[in-house]
Amino acid sequence: MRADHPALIRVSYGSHGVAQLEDGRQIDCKYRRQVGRPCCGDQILMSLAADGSGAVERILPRRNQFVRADAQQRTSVVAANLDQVLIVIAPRPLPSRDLVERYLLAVHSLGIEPVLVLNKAELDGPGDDSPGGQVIERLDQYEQLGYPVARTSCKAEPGITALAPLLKDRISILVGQSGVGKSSLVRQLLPDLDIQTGALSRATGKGTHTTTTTILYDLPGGGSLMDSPGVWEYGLWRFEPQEIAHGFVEFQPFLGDCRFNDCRHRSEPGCAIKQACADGRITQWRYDAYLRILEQN
Ligand SMILES: Nc1nc2c(ncn2[C@@H]2O[C@H](COP(=O)(O)OP(=O)(O)OP(=O)(O)O)[C@@H](O)[C@H]2O)c(=O)[nH]1
Ligand SMILES: [Mg+2]
Ligand SMILES: [Zn+2]
Repeated sequence: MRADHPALIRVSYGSHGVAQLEDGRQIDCKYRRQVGRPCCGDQILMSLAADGSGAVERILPRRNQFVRADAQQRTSVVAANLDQVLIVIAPRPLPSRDLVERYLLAVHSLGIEPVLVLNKAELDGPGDDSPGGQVIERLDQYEQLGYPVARTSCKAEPGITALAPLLKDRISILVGQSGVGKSSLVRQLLPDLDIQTGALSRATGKGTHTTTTTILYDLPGGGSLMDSPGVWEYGLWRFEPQEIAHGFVEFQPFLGDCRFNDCRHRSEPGCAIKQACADGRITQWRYDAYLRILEQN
């Protein structure tokens, strides 16, 4: 029996998952304790038994992985080998304060590229200065910081045309609060979604209409897209203060210029970040978010 069939994990459950062989075949494969549990997006080597069932024999080294933490700071891997993380927000449900900053910090620290997606863009934001309303109002400012921003709607104009060019030939994952429309975006982007999920559910013997686990789909124009279950609050794990500052891209040009090497950019004298903020080169609201995350960390 050959144990070296390269395959890609499309969905991973507790003790088994669905892997796709290079010829496109989807194989339900079990995990072995000594090999460990692969996650969505993992490249593996598998063995194929005569009855067509598979087993994961090796998880190949990951290029990167997207993780989240629970309230106890325990991290879990959501997906591996990503080109970009699409952080989806919407006017309903409104993002909580600092949600976008927390995602951006995590994505930067993991060495992956973030993209911001405002879905349900046909709906108006609350138009007030609530924390969530402010996030919607500030999307242009994220764009000015250099983050790609796509405005989409699954129900009306502007549709999803902004998304396709960002996704082409890349491996992307949709993350964000429950109900912002991640699965709806997948449905819009994949004309053959039923075929793809059908193949997956045949392989697993389970229905797949609920987003309880991360699933990888092939995009018609090339590339792949993962849909992940929504979480109410995106949890961060513990960061070094320097790592937090590195999660704020506009801080970078100033970081070496503080008087103290270990400056946390709070109230230290000679702080280049505070100076840049006073000069208007760093916005007050981003600096305040930095301070809150530093404080909560
Ligand atoms: N008005 C409006 N509603 C939308 C849009 N996109 C999705 N919805 C609705 O938002 C609700 C949630 O959509 P889902 O796609 O299930 O959200 P999700 O992000 O996948 O949620 P989880 O799987 O729980 O994480 C559904 O009732 C959708 O019909 C949109 O662009 N505009
Ligand atoms: Mg979903
Ligand atoms: Zn400083």
